Amino acid sequence: MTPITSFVGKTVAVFGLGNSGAATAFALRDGGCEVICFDDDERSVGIASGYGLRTGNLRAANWKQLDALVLSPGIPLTHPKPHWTVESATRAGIPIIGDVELFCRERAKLAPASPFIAITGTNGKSTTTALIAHLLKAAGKDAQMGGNIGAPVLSLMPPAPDRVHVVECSSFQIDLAPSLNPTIGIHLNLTPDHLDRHGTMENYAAIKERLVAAAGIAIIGVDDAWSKAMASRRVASGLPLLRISAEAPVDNGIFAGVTANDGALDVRLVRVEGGKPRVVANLSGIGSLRGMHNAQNAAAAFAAVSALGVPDEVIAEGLRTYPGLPHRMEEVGRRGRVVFINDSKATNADSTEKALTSFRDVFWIAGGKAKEGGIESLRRYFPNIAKAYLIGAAAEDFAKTLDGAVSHEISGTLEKAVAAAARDAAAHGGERDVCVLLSPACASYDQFQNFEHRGDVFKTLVAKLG
Ligand code: UMA
Ligand code: ADP
Repeated sequence: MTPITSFVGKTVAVFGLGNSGAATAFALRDGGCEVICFDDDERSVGIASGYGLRTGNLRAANWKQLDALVLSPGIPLTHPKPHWTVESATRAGIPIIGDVELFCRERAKLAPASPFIAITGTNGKSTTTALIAHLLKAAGKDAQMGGNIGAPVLSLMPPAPDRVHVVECSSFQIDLAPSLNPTIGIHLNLTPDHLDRHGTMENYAAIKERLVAAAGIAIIGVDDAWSKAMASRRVASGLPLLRISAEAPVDNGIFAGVTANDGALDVRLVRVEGGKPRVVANLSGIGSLRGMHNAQNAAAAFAAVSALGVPDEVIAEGLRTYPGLPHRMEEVGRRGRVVFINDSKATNADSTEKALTSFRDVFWIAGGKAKEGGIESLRRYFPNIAKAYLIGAAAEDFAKTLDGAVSHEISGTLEKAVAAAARDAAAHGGERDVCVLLSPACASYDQFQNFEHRGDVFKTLVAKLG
């Protein structure tokens, strides 16, 4: 844990008592601050109190006697409308900050030169964060990984000169961290997301850009117009920038170069320095980094770890041993030529698109609680699908989209879908590997607790196949 000493002797309200709020309350308390914890959910207040934290009804509090409000990232700051605690804090004129801000202030006090890598972007944050931590550990470094990826940043060990913090930052967390100033800031990409919380795409983009604008070295993916514009503004600022691309060469940074190799694609990372390109790693055959979206993640991770002085060969070897994250194109079994892939994290068509571009001869399990637009946007990848097995509430609608284009059946449950897909895949002719892919393009809540539960059930069913 990182005790927070910037509020010694002061009184701070911690609102939202989930993972990050609870860790924040302990960190502030252990650093010498008086903390008052509260939550809209009485049960969370009860649990915090049971753990020995001081709780108090902030609705009845005199906010002028508080020194700050530390807000959890899931609580609305500006949109759809400011939460009541935000209105109270604003009226009292006290700062509203988050746990990442507390971390940055503590780092500035304890070890301002300690290496701190912050990662954002709409997609690929967790993969890139986990990959960077893996590469650093493979190079023998003390890497502390947390933030939006799961472990609250204040639950990590405190900043120190030889300790690297690798912190995934959501737009919600950046919005609450005005002093965010990583040694290396990575922004991967930007597509519409969380607009209910940020109002407009412009506002969402501006929040993301703050992470790279204040970084010592900025690493920016330039494969979409929003992010490309961020890179241009960084150049105008005169501060160091490395560009990343999975689509085209860059003038200074790392891009993914693709060559056809006996029907398959070879993907290599090419570093460009002083205008000279040089291949630094080969991603072909790395199961945990399949697909061009992962080439973007790997390019960003390579650039960041290299900027901390890790030799290219050590990074290239580390890429090969990256185990991947659960539920993201995770290989969970193989029976002869049939590979089973768990991509349960793909809860919308955009994410499923990445999986469908990464495999051919796909026996595709899809469905659940559908998102707006369904799977119409995936039509151009239908030729990669041998047959679809539809489950959950979206099954009938998805069947209508597939009618006449892709062979399909309504399986209803994941259990029936796995059995049918495994049987058909095993009977499929040809020499090449084929793939049974769970990439639902839907939320899971109609049949499962969450996407992790759905993925775990899939793994169990695959294991039972023998
Ligand atoms: N709460 C209220 N009132 C509200 C809303 C919430 O009192 O109006 C309370 C809830 O009762 C609950 C607490 O707030 O007790 C939950 O707070 P939270 O939603 O901020 O959740 P945490 O458990 O603290 O988790 C947060 C991140 N959650 C969100 O940003 C929504 C986690 O990211 C992160 O892993 C964790 O901190 C540790 O840093 C999750 C996430 O979904 C994975 N992130 C979004 C994403 O990736 O798209 C941004
Ligand atoms: P995040 O933490 O940003 O949600 P993850 O690394 O957990 O991202 O990946 C979630 C899903 O997003 C993956 O299953 C994949 O479909 C897709 N994805 C991963 N990396 C990228 C990327 N660089 N660009 C676009 N989509 C990506």
